[in-house]
Amino acid sequence: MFRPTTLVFGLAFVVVGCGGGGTDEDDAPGAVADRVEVQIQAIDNTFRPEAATVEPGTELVFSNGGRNDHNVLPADGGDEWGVATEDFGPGDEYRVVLTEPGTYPYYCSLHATPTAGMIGTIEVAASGS
Ligand SMILES: [Cu+2]
Repeated sequence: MFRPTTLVFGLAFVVVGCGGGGTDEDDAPGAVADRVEVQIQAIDNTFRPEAATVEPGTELVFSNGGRNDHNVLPADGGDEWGVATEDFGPGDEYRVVLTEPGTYPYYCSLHATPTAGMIGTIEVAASGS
């Protein structure tokens, strides 16, 4: 005797995967970064890179790779961030996390005016995606 007592449900999952074609942009300078460190070097007498665009919350690492003292001061005269000369001699490092989107111009008061000379700009912007 043959009694089919088992119902078999056929389930067919069709998964359409489309993951090909990655576009690598490893060589993009300017460092758009998400929760990573972005290095800015103070070399006698420029900041490198002079302009950096970062995600909010990125840790910025200023390092004095030159042979002279430098400092990092907000060009708008504020004191919410930045590092004074005595804490930023050769080999010193200064870390800051900027969370508010905006434009943060800065300069070294030893080698620049707020708008010319040893200056730089940080753009804090959330990527729209
Ligand atoms: Cu300087």
